[in-house]
Amino acid sequence: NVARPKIVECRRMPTEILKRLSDEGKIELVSWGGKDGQGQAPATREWVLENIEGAWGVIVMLSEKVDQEFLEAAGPSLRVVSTMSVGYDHIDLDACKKRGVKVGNTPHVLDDAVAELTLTLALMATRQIPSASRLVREGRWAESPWSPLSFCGPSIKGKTIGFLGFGNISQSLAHLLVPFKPSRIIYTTSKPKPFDITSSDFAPLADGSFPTDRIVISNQPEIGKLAEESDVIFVLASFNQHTKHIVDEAFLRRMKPTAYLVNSSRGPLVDTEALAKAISQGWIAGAGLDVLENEPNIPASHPLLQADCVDKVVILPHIGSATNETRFAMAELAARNILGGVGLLEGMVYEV
Ligand code: 8YV
Repeated sequence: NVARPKIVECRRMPTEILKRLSDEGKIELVSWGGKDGQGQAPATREWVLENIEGAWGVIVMLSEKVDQEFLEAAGPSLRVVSTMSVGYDHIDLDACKKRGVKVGNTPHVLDDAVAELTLTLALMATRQIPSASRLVREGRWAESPWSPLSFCGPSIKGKTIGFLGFGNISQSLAHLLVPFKPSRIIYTTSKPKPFDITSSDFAPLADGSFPTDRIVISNQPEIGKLAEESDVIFVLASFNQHTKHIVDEAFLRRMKPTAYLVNSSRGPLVDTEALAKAISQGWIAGAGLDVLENEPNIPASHPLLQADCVDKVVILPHIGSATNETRFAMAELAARNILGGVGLLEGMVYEV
């Protein structure tokens, strides 16, 4: 009677493989059900700590902090923690390493979805979409009839686009931006990689040409300069002790008053208080944010939701990777990582 590996999922995963292995008696699957029994709301901390004892593997999301207390509650049986996310700032990697616990994540499958959403945020912010759309939804169109400059914002065409971080998601976004014809793409990166703008995975313009002759792409290691020169800045870096508040008051003061900031990586990369000041005082034109410090606890009293900011920001509830295809692919990868980590498949697909 061989022990069945106990696997805990802190959210019901939209994938068949774990359920099938459980039905076949190959694993003991413990799933968070929640109040509604659907297991879609975040697992409570109490439930997690009570249920992970003796687990070989635990599947977590961003909302589950994997810290000393978590690892102790799981005990020595724990071999792998698999997160359904590319980011792993909610996991204490050193503590996992010390206990010999492997950590898996879900990179690559979400690059294009996050890039699409990030571009959408930039367009929504620069073209004033939320306030323009609200006018119509509230039946107030006649109060603000067409005028030459109403709801105007900058084009991407001809502008300098800055990237804080130039990993896989940024590069996917850079490809999406090329047909919008920016004049320059500048970026900072801690791990320089060659970026081939003529690679076959991005589409040529209607006339069949690639616009590489018009777009200068260069590494700009001085982030203050990137702040000064960019018209739209994309924050797409992982969160760690070096990147906390990388966009601070000094950075925002160096930005152009016509420029926009877009963050779809992690909230704490941007100093929220400084951003609210920058927007309300006109140091910058606006922002698009898929993430915020202290999310999801964002009350209506949040500084960015006040009258002096709210029409200049677009805030979304962390939905960058939320396409059907991407979330299924992430769930599948998270499941494969856990099964690889406990030895039921040959190795993990992605190990941090
Ligand atoms: C996820 C993300 O939706 O992958 C990440 O790091 O932030 C998002 O894609 C979220 O983390 C779910 O856990």
